[in-house]
Amino acid sequence: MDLTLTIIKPDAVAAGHVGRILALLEEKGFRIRALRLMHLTEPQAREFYAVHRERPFYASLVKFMTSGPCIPAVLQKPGAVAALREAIGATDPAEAAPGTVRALYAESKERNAIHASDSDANAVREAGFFFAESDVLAAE
Ligand code: 3AN
Repeated sequence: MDLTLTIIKPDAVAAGHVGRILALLEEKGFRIRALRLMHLTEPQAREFYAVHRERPFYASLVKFMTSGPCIPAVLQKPGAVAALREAIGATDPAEAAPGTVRALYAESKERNAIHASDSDANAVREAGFFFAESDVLAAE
């Protein structure tokens, strides 16, 4: 599959890093197929991260993700899921490879600038969370 879902998180939006992050991803060959600016509600954040419900950082993560606007987007590139995981770097910015989004812009394991789907199945689920099928434009 050549689509994946990203979210530029509230820390990166508040810090004014949106343009630089999108530019970096475009330079790596990702094409934007859908994009929106939104402020997640608490129920939306809880549902999106439901898989982490039992983790000790869940409440804090929900609070962070609802702290300000974020930018979900559907990105396209061959092998999009793996390619985007590589481009964003490790969850902990201290371990993220040089040049990755998180090495450049993440503040901490929680405030780590960007989300990327971790499988094709989750990319489909997560894209559907933010976008209708008609919002995702086909490649020119
Ligand atoms: P990734 O975003 O790299 O796929 P996940 O899925 O393990 O990482 O975690 C989802 C989100 O939960 C992370 N992006 C981060 O914001 C937060 N998170 C993960 N691990 C921690 C942690 N140990 N402490 C605080 N927040 C965390």
